[in-house]
Amino acid sequence: DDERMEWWRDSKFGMFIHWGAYSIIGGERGTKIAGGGAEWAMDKLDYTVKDYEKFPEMFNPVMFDADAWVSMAKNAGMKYIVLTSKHHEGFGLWDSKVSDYDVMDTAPFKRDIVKELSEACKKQGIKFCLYYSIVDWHHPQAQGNLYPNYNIAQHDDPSVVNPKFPEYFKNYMKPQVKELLSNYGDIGVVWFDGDWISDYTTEMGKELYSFIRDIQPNTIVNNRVDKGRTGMDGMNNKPGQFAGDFGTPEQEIPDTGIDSDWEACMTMNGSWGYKPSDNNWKSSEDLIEKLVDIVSKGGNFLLNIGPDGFGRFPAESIRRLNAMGEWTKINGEA
Ligand code: FUL
Repeated sequence: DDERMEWWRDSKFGMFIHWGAYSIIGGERGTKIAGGGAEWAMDKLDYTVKDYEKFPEMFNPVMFDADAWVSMAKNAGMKYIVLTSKHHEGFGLWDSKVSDYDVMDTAPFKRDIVKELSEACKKQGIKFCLYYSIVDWHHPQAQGNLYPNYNIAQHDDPSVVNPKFPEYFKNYMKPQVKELLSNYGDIGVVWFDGDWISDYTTEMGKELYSFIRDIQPNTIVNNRVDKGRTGMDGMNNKPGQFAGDFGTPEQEIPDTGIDSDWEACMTMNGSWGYKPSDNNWKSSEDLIEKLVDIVSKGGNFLLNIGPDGFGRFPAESIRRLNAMGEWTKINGEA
């Protein structure tokens, strides 16, 4: 197992990319602004499933340039990229045969983003990794019984379990994960999220984990494949509990003395998805300090970018990537 984890442990610094139809919305609906992460726009701005579908239907990021994205990560000193293949909204950024709710069938863009980015990563020597959300606000079998007026608060109520969720797991989620692991070369990490919903079980997580290892034995899987985290801190796995290969503290840096592998994921402002109203940017100095702190404690740093609906990295993010690149070049690899 040490051998399987080696590249990841050596990498230290990676780029998270939150990109989807929510990147068009930017967290705004009329005068309303979504609190927190703008990738939650569907939920926070009260879109019904039908209303929301218009965003994937207009998803056309003509300025998307996979090679440029990968170069920016590489120049910052990052060694791997984790792209949201499908976030909670349910819209897939690859050519899925399992679903029409993807970039090829629903969107005018009709370019396989996962393919383009995976090829650019391979060309430039960056490990390509994928985020995949267990939560799916679009799929009728993955939602609470309030479909099509899905509401997360009620869905979090354990009494609201979708009896069809196991069908979504078997006939949709697993086949989609299989596509991602079969058609795009080596996948460094599968980064699951959305494990908190009551429909999802540890048994499913175990099944998924071995399913992935059967397809690509070397792929690393994060702890959210199980219900492995308590709240958002990601490190409170009970001893002996099955929880994938590494912990995922979110927006925080844990103390020293953690035996298991971990990766702190963070945003540069307060949102994962593109959110122009959020100007609460961390300074480059702050981000560099965080990188040093994390690496000195034995963790990896997964730093997020939220490209806009055209496919551009925000200028503020590019500036910070450049500053971090200058620093890593002078001070050696992270
Ligand atoms: C969370 C998600 O709900 C956020 O939108 C984001 O993807 C973060 C990394 O994980 O659980």
